[in-house]
Amino acid sequence: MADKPSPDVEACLLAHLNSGSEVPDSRSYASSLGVSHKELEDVIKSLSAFRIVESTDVTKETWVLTEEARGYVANGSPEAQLVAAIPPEGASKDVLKEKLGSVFDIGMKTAAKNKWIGFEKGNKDLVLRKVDNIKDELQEQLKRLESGESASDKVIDDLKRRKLIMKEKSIWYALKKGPQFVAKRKKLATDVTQEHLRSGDWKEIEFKDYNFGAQGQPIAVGYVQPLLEVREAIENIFLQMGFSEMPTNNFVESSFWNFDALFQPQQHPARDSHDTFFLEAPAATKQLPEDYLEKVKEVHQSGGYGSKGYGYDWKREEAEKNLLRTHTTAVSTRMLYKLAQEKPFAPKRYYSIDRVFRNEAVDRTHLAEFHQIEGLICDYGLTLGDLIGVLEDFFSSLGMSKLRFKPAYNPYTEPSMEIFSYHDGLKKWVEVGNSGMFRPEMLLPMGLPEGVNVIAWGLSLERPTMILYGIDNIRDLFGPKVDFNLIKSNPLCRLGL
Ligand code: FB9
Repeated sequence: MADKPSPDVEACLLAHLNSGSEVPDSRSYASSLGVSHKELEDVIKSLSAFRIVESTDVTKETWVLTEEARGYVANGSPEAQLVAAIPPEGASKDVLKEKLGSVFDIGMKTAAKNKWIGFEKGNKDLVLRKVDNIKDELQEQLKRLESGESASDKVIDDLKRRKLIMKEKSIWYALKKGPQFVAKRKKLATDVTQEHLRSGDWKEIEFKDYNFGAQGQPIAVGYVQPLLEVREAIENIFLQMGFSEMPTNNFVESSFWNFDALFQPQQHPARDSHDTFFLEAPAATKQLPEDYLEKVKEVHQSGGYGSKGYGYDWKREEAEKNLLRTHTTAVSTRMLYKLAQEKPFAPKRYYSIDRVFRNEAVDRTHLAEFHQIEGLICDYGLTLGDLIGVLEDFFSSLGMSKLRFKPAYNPYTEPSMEIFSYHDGLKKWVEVGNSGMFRPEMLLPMGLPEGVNVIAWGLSLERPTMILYGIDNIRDLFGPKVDFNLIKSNPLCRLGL
């Protein structure tokens, strides 16, 4: 029998209301029309939006049976199923467990509690029936609830505790004429079509108002990862300050450029595998600049250029060890050495922003890798004052105007300073980086002219990005757990504004 066409719910409802009667319960009205409550709900929503109909929400919380409880209504309570499964001569627990499956345990417990079953002296395995017929109180309680009857609080609590019932909120509507009620809603035209023009009925038909408040279709566009957004902003600061980018496209570096060329002694703690990822294959680098290497060896072993060096036995094989660079300062070393080979010397401003790797304990703000931002200026007669001046410029462009400097130590810079900025939002001084003047033991073996100094500083990309985006766990910023909505909903970071 072809299912009968679903009635024009709107027309029926408007006619019904127009006849003066109201709709106290949208559920029964929907079933009277033979349509789903959902279908009626959509019509109600649309008519209420135009205040043609006034709908009042009616909510009711009812107890509904869980999956498990519906099983007991169908097959009896566990205790009832157990007793029904025990033959007059009794049955062993295994047999009963086999028969009853998951309800066995609870069945045993409750039937025993109800003294419906017992055991023979000395044979704890044979389960005996103690009653002929039983009243399955639980099944009846569940049936009564299922049919909407009420139950005592004790019963409700007991069933709740046994996770056999749960609260369900159902909502329906009481309907009556709205202030804009009409018996038949005029279909408002939404467009002047050829048909309207040809038939000329555009003169009298009513057009739907434009809804200038309507949200546009969300356009599916790509979003810039916050780290890359801040990277670009910081890159623009460097470019505006006349810096050019250093090539950082080599995560794998030799200990020579990462440590030795920086006058970092071979037994320095940062050079053991607790802090640094060394490579198994290729374990050692083949190409190091021989003559320069000799000078590095010399300055480590016995100094020179006014330095007494470290006075230890410098090993080439140690310097040849390959690793994942621990800082982009390794790239600065390569660039300064290259610069030193270019005669005559020309001052330079370089920056780098790229990944560095440290075998560190991972926590809320630290991963085994982060993006280091580094800036350096190489020129005659540069002083610590110049460094402080450049840091003021750089960080003020990042919106950090109040800076303080704390003496620090790096193997490759003397003097060195930790940089602190007062962060208005966090109402505290935040460590925003490290800096210093590269040691002559690093610069002169490269062949840089006497009197040429190099001021440099570094910070991370993750920290400013986390603070600017209000992200407190680095896993929310980097890696598989990044929440796209955070990226989509986050405004463009306005650095320094
Ligand atoms: O980024 C860091 N802090 C920071 C930076 C900006 C910022 O902006 C906010 C919007 C307001 C907030 C915070 N730091 C450096 C300081 C700390 O986070 C520090 O605990 C962690 N540091 C990393 C290294 O951790 C082992 C940040 C990383 C760092 C530290 C030093 C250098 C580079 C990165 C360097 C250097 C250097 C020194 C001399 C010469 C050349 C390079």
